[in-house]
Amino acid sequence: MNELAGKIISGDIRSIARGITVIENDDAGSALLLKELYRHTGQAYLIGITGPPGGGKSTLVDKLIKLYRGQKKKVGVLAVDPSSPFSGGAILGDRVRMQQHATDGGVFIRSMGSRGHLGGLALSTSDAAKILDAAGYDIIIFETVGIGQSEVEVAGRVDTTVLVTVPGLGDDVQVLKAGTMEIADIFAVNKADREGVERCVIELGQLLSIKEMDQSTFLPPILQLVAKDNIGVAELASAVGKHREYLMADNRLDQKRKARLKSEVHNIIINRLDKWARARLTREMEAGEDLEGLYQKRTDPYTVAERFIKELQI
Ligand SMILES: Nc1nc2c(ncn2[C@@H]2O[C@H](COP(=O)(O)OP(=O)(O)O)[C@@H](O)[C@H]2O)c(=O)[nH]1
Ligand SMILES: [Mg+2]
Repeated sequence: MNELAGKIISGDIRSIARGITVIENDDAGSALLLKELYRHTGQAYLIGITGPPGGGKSTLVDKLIKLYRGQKKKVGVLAVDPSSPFSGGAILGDRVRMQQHATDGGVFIRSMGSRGHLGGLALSTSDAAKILDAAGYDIIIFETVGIGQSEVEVAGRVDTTVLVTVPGLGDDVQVLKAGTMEIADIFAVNKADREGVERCVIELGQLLSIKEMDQSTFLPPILQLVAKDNIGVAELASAVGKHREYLMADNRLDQKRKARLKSEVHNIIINRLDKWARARLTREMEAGEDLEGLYQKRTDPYTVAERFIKELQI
């Protein structure tokens, strides 16, 4: 076995950090590492915390870390910011906030930014989670900023998704329009110490009531929290536990994870094709020949694309 993989499995923190760097930089070693680690994964439970910036996600994660550490669980946190091309940059504040856990070997916190390839963020986050999983972390939390496509993608990579909203933000409905309604297993209305919390809860309830459900559907609870004062956090953890139990029944978790694996394979294919296409276009089209031919109407974009694709023999 690859030395790094061996050290990751033994739980060595420095090696875990190095492994995630390998993945983020998309080094050739990345696939090799994941191939070795994959069969050691599957024990961790993955929780996604998503919602608008400033909603209190990091504050909540910080409290959840404490709670799970109290249960002797090892906790890994991946703070995902699609708007940041550099890992760590935009969410440095989060690191500072969670720094008190820095000396606890049972906690691993890492910020991850976009890698610039199609589906790259979802892929690198999933891979980073696999590293933590193989290293023996029991709970892995993805904190994702915002409500865009990347978050929906990342949310698809976890077992339980918690949507954090805050009263009076004015964009509640917008949040739900973005498809987040479908992915949320639990609604956490944070900053319940502020005005408008009841209205927010009622609105969410109304939106939920129009969601198509049958007897076997998990009814997402709407919880009120004051994360900064650790109010409602235990209830949230308990709701996550209930959702986990729901998934464990009738093989739902197996099914969910199988669907996830399929989407991961899809993602790897797309990611590599995207990379290939970029490299191929740079090589061919910057020579000018094709571009000039296209521009002068000697050929057309479809013909050029199809000629490239043929090289792939698909
Ligand atoms: N009033 C109030 N403020 C909170 C609460 N939870 C977090 N905050 C504050 O909201 C701000 C943003 O929190 P943060 O956790 O960084 O949000 P994130 O961007 O979603 O990760 C910080 O100043 C927190 O102290 C809460 O329950 N009530
Ligand atoms: Mg944050």
